[in-house]
Amino acid sequence: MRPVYLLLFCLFSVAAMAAPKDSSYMQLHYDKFEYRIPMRDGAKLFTIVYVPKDHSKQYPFLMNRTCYNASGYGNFETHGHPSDYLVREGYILVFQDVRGRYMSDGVFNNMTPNIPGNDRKKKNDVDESSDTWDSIDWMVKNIKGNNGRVGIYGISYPGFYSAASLPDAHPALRAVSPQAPISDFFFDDFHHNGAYLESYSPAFAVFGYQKKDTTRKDWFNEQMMRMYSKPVKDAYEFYLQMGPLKNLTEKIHGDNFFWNQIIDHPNYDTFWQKRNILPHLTNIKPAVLTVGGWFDAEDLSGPLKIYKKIEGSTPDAKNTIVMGPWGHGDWARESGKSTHNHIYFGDSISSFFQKNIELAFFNFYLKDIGTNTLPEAYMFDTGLKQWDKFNKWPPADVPAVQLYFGEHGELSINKPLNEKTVFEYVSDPDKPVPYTSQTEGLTFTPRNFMSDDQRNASHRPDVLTFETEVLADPVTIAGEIMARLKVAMSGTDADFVVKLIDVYPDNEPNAPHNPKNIVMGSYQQLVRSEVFRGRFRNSFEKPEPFVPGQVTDVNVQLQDVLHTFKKGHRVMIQIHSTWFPYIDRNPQKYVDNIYKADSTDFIKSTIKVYGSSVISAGGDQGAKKAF
Ligand code: PG9
Repeated sequence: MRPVYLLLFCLFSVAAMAAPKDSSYMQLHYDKFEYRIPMRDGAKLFTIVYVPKDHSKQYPFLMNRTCYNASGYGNFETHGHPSDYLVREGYILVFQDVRGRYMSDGVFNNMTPNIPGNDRKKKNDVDESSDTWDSIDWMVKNIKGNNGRVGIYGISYPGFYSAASLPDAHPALRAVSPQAPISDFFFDDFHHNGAYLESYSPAFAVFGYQKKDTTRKDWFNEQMMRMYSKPVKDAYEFYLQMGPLKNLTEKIHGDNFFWNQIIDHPNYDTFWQKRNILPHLTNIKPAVLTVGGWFDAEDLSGPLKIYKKIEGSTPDAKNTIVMGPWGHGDWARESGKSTHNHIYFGDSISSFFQKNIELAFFNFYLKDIGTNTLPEAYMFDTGLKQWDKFNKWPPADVPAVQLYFGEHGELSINKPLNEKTVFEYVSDPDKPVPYTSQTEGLTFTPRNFMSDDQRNASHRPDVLTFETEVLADPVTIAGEIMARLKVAMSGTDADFVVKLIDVYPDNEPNAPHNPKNIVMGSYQQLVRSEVFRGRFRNSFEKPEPFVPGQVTDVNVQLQDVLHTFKKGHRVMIQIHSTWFPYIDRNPQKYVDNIYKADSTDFIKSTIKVYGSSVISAGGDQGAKKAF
């Protein structure tokens, strides 16, 4: 399959992630209707409704709002389908094109800024919350056979639309499940802590063009083929040859409205601050089941932040978080053997979630079936490979660990070492550290790297690698992680990539089924990683250059984990300053806007990391203060 088609396949595996295994069941048990529901400003949103043929009882609605085309190709193949458990349970299933997409009226606006307060109803101001309110109000009044209750769910961008139903929620809305939701767009998907994810560039075909008229046709193909028509087998080489980001503008993305918004807003200004749903998640009335994947490369901060925000803003809310051993949206797919990249976690974990957690949640709140026995936090330990339940997250009863860097690559747990030790490497933007151990072509978004082998990186001179002795006892890290780095540099800007890695024993057996011949002995499995663009160390709104040679604090928050490093394993930390092409290259010479930097701005820089740095891992590291 040509790489660009493979790219399209990846793209639509995003949106069709939960297409029903057998839509014949749908055709036998549901009637399909299409509506254009009027919003308060006159726009009409295209909405597909499947009503159970059995009219002997009333049913709640289960709604999915999407930018990925509510009406798929063919009668019953709609995108974003709920699990077959929910389809067979019997709900009125609703799929809606959000404003400005496919068959709906209006203009598409990425992460529609929320207009706070109920008074918008008078002023006719619209956003995703008001569109959801108007849609629900029309549905309960006009669609026969409903029991007056509504649930909303969605994965990824539809996860954001689910979360956006919560502010000023309609009284009929009883249960909301934001899954891998985007929350604060500057920190999810395209950016991580100010660094641009260059590997996401093909995704602009999806979000950077307006449709010409209402259409069921998928028009992304035209954009994608226009942008990336030639085969790309090695994205590392492709983007390295591409040079600075300004060449992406000149050669590929120049007419893309969202790309131009991104390059015109390199800092966390009001353009991005308005695209953050978190401040509006207050006074939450519906029950909320937030779902995420510990290896989700696209939206990992979203579910964690949404859960924590609701915990803080509405303490008595019925608010649950589920984090499983999944990549982006994997819980909607069941492959039998639950794996992420090369790592096997157990059998049928997605089905367990769909049946025992998701179905139970909606049945309880929308049909009064069963009892609400869900814990506050249903979390999968990715080291022990088992589910754990907590009455709060981050848990207070699992002690944090402090990790210190020592000479000769020593990593010490809870025992400070010589603060005066200095570690250094030369960061060269012309020879960046690859983000993956395999060669990868263009992707809609890279995903496998989140649990990938790090041996290719630990051998590099521009990667600092610290490793504990073989563990005599297991070490569990549960909660937030903060890397408090003390650094200096010869340049005036730098990125810092921090990785937490589980090193397997030398005699770890290979997987029984091992077509790629992956050697599991001494495997260095990535558990958590994050990048921080150093210019934003004091403020994401007001970046600052570094003073060459001056020891400076750079605090890098890594997203939460629940991972037990088993006896016989080792804990490893890696630190480096390029990670390509997952993220764009920092010129390492401060320029106002890296999206407009010239190739002459890129310089080598000697980076120093001091022994006074420490990584605090587990418990509450103050992350929720950040939003
Ligand atoms: N949140 C995912 C995404 C958004 C934008 C670009 C790339 C990925 C998603 O909706 O799949």
